[in-house]
Amino acid sequence: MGLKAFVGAMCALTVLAPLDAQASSPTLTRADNRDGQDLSGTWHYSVDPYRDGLAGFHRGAPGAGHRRYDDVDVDALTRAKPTALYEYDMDRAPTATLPQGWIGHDPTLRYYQGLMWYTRRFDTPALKPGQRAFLRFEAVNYTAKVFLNGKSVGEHEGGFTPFSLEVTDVVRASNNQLTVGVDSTPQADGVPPPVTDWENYGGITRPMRLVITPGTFIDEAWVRLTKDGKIAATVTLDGAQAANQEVHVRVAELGLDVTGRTDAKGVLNASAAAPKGLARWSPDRPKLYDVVVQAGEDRLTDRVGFRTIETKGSEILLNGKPIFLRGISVHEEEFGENPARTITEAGARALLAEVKDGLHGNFVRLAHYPHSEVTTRLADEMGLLVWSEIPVYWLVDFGNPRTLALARGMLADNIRRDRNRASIIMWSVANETPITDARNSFLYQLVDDVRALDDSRLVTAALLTDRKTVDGKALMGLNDPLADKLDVLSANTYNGWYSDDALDALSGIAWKATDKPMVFSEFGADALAGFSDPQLMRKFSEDYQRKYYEKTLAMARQISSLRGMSPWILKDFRAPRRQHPVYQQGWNRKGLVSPTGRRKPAFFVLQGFYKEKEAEK
Ligand code: GCB
Repeated sequence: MGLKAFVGAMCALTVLAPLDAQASSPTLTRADNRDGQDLSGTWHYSVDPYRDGLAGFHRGAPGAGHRRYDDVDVDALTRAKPTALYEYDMDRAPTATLPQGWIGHDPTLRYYQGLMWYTRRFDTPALKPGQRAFLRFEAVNYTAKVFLNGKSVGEHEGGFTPFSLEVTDVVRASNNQLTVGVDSTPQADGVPPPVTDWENYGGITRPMRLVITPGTFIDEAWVRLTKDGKIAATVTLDGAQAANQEVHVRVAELGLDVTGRTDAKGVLNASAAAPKGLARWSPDRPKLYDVVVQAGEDRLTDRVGFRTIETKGSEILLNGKPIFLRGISVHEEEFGENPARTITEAGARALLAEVKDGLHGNFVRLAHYPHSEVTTRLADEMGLLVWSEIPVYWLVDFGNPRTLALARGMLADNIRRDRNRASIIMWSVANETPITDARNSFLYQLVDDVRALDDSRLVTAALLTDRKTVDGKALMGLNDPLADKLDVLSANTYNGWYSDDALDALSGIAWKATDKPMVFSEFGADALAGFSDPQLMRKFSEDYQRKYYEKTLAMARQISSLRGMSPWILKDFRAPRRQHPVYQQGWNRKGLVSPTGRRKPAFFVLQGFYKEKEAEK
């Protein structure tokens, strides 16, 4: 069932449904390591602003002349029947290389928010008896309707999480016709909401794959180091033989075999003492182990790091030792003048290398939605701690049960996708959401969901700050009831940018001490790369941004419970609400580097601070 239909069903059931049922099913984690074939590459596309492919002009069923997903060869049909009328021909429509946001196909599509059809054809070896086939999409922004060989095989809503649709009975050995209707229209009850501060890149933005599995397969294998020193495995099987099945989780390098039998639901929970020689994963030594999971005919591999993350008072402890998070926020947008949200491995590596090697960072906030799977795998490999979040941003429709079900589904899908990534230390449930009763109960539910799905990581949310004047001086603090439920208190703060505080006054701003670790999840100032204005020190100049960083860091140094930061942001990013014709031109310029990677002076201020912090260890 597609998530949309599923969410509809869930709304009626919200109270009684088991938590795990919120996630799309199956998960098919590490699909890149599974049998099957990559469906990235050349696809045809056809724009459909009036959605004629979905409904006739009097709103009935769509006519044959507009149904892009029909399993037909339009040219052959019209040759055979010259009076036939078709107003599309997918096999002859323009082509694009996917994955890619559609802005990359044609610049006139930049502000197109609507329905786009994509088609490709492919051959695949015939399924062997008992085998199953799934189409797995890593992300389609925002909704997807998927058709294989003319049949609807499912739908999905949500632009940043994967989904898999079973096509065992529909796929054929040759000339499969796969069509996806992608609609990027922001929705008032959607997640994220219609107003954000980033480009809404419509399209099939991440890889897609035909995955072939045995009849019963390993859907997810979550392997981790527990706080009490065990290697624990939770393995979920899918299929007729899922129950009472023997499962092995082997780490050959450690001589480890965690084994047991699945329960009636096809789930194994087992653990073993962590071997003495276990090297713990950390940014300094991002050691990964090859893990092989075996169950019946299926075998799944992953590379997994083992570490613990906890808080104690106002400390964050990585592997039992206090750590300061030397971070930066990053959007999923590649370097270049014309990004199209095409995150290749090289593209992700370039962004993360600028954090790790350029800034001397150890932490990255992957804002404001789950980033590509390749990015979190690279963070594991390169040694960067990660903050992962879902797009519950600004003003989603907090009172709406459909919106809550959608957010819960995204959260569960994101966690199940990435529970094996040692780099991820925090799940964030929201960004800058105004405090209301409806918002509070919405977010309390999400925090509870995280705790039920993953007890091995921390929970946070980027909160709005509260500013008071005490004895004539500014006093900042967090005054949000959600704080009680979180492990790490994260503050987005923009004194000196969105306030008219003089930069020289920033170090005089005090912060209320917290008894939990606090991080600055955001602070920042726009600067157009190359614009220098040392006399006037106007906003948008590199000089202003540099001084803003110097003074904000001076303020930060005085906060006794501050345990890290992820300033806003590594790179300038496309943002349609930023239209100053001289300085912005459709870009949010708070990057420490320009769109093409040119470092601004403020970059070196933060780098200097992080080198100092690194030396303090
Ligand atoms: C914020 C938001 C972020 C914006 C940023 C800005 O507080 O969380 O998404 O892009 O401020 O530049 O205003």
